[in-house]
Amino acid sequence: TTGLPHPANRIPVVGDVVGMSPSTPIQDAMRQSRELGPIFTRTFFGNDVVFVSGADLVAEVADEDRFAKHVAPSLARIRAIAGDGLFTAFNDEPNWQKAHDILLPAFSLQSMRGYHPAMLQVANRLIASWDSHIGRRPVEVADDMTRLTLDTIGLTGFAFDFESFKRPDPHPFVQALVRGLAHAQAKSRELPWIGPILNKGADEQFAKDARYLAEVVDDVIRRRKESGDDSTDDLLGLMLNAPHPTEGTVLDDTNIRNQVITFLIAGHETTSGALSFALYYLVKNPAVLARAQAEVDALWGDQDSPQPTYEEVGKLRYVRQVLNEALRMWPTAAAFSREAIVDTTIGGHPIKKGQWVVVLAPMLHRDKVWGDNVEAFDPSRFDPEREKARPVHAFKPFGTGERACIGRQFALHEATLLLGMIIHRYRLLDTFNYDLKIKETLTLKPTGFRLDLARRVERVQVTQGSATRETAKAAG
Ligand code: FDE
Repeated sequence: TTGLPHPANRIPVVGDVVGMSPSTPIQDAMRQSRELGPIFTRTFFGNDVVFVSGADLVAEVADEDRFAKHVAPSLARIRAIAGDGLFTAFNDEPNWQKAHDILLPAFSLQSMRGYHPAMLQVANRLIASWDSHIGRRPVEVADDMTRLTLDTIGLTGFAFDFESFKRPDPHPFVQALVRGLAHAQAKSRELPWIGPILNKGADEQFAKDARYLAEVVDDVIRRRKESGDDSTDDLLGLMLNAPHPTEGTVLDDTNIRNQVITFLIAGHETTSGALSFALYYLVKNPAVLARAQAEVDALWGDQDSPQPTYEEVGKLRYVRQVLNEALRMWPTAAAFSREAIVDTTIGGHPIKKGQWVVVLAPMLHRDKVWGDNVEAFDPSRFDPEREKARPVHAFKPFGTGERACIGRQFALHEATLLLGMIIHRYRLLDTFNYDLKIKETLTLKPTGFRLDLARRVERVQVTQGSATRETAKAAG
């Protein structure tokens, strides 16, 4: 890693801390990447980290013959909560392959069809809640998106109802989870020696939270077992009752607990952030919103409360492009790590077997392969022919290779469904002139994003397959 560009003003022993804030590691790295280029290194108390964001360089680290997923220290700390669950498992842990093989069918298209009714049920909860805000008070976008995604993964995955829309504050389980994740992350930036002493109280809280999470999940597992229900329709059913396709064994109870916690972690903040960013960009880009509304109006016209079918969600091509473009600007799981499995090079820089690098997706998504105007929100970048013209590894909001996101289709179906329903029903009123401010936890999300709502009264008129907007002002 010597010879790579690094920040100026390096402080002896401590390393690169000038201008960095513990609450914005990704945004700080983005700024450094803008200054230092597509590959650079940073050090903190002797620990060097290499960041990669050039499209050609990311294509190299995506080569599965030379690189594999790396469970970086920040991810490894989450093992205190999620153990050898899919997300945090080391490559050589047998439970990764085993659980991957058993759970893959749960994310097939056929399974999405099965989850659709529960996804729709939760979307209707959000709509009911938002209706009750009209003319009274604004909605807190990111909070409600998190309510939605949590209830959705809870219900579809484990038939567990968090009932988030009935609660003013997050479910205690979520509070413990969020606190636990924040603590694991803070640990990455803890000072050597003195840190553990200063943070003793927080460490104890973490241990308590981890125990509580395990208890709640073990209880869900026990009740499912006692119910005698041995179906394999949801994640929990598959985990308990589906034998491995070739080995014939099922997952052990500790691993099942780890997977449940993993899916709750992986399946809610990432998707809720993506939805929040998508709504933010729709509000700020009226022409994009109008085109997306034309798409939903073509399907549901003047229906008061359309209940989208599974097939209809698949038809919302442009809405899905909006989501993709939001994930380009702000991939909510913003960084993932890759380690060399052989002695190799990246862009000519030698990399030894075992060395690892962080892929900084938000800067990959601003590489020159995306054109000159990378800060413009433009879903037409995801028109099929334009997608084909781009290098395959230019877009990585779901990671890469065999350890890429297993929940991708799940998240996209859930998010497309909800986004379609929201823009069909509401005018989104940016009364507060929201300025994007991004909060970083394990994921990225807009913070303080409030909207006022009104019902849409005028729809886009559809004539012979071509949409014309009757009243532009109705788009809000
Ligand atoms: C995964 C994932 C990833 C990778 C990471 C690394 O490499 O380290 C990423 C990047 C992601 N993921 C992203 C995302 C975004 C969104 C929106 C999501 N994601 C969603 C979801 C949902 C669900 C349920 C999920 N998700 C899940 C998951 C899992 C389990 C995993 C692990 C896999 C393996 O096997 O490894 C992931 N995800 Fe995601």
